[in-house]
Amino acid sequence: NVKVATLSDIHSFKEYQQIYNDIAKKIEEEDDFDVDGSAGPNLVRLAWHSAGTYDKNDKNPHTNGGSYGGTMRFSKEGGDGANNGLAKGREFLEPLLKKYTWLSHGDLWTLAGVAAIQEMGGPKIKWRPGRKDLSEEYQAPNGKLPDAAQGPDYVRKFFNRLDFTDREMVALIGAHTLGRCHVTSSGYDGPWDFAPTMFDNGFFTQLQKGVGKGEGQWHLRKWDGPEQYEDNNSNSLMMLPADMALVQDPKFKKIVDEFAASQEAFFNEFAPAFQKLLENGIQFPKESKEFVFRTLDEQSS
Ligand code: CCH
Repeated sequence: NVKVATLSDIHSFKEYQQIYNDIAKKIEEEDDFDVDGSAGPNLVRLAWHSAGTYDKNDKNPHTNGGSYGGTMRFSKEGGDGANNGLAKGREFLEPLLKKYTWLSHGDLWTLAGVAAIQEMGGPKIKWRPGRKDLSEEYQAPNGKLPDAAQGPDYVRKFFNRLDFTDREMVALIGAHTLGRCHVTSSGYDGPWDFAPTMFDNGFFTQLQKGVGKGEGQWHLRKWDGPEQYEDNNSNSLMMLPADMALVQDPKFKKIVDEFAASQEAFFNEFAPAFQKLLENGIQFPKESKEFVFRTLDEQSS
């Protein structure tokens, strides 16, 4: 198996915390990265798309994806339409590879996703190093990332391919509390909640209200772009059809209600699911340590 995390090449916790700090400070400093300021949401999406190509049913390491090989740096995977907009995040992180020449793309991108979530107020995410850059031949085929125009059956099947349960998939999509859709990247437009640089359970409190005519509910947006929902109150928030799937399916809806009622419940389930996402398809030796990074705030107090 080529996707075994290396122990020989890895560095101390202190060094990875230093990289975390460099990323966190760069996010703070470059506060004109996007409409909402922070590069954080883009970096979370970069981590997820580097890992989200994984296919648990495919035993061929050349095609079965995952975050290990950092293969989004190549043009086929990087050029997959689903990865539009992520070159910006990859470029943002490029200086770190110059500074830490031993660091792999896969470790950098996943660590950046973890750092972004924690710095934006999200839960602590355990992280393990040891990914290695793989060659072009290891790029996952295009089309392995999810289609936002689909409904509940598709979403369930898609995340089953990544080895996730209903609860895990709902928790993971809660990351849409961050950031926004960009017409220039996906064709969709707008943020999911009013605080797109704060990691909270806002996606679920908004989504929970469902489609309808009432206060805070959602209607189909009338525009030339792809089918998406718009909130009745402000007409400034959005939901994708694949987000709305989570209130259309009764099993998903029950979980959405739980996470809308309790941010703690959401955090408790999001953190291990995100770690699993970033580690899918990688074999970690028993001795490999899990790191839990301190936020910049925690280090300054
Ligand atoms: Fe997502 N996401 N995502 N998403 N996503 C988009 C943006 C973000 C889907 C579609 C889209 C996850 C699951 C799904 C983020 C994290 C996660 C966009 C807009 C689309 C479309 C891209 C653009 O235009 O820039 C679909 C479909 C699914 C599953 O069904 C999961 C899982 C995660 C992480 C755990 C984040 C963060 C963003 C905001 C990015 C930004 O630049 O603001």
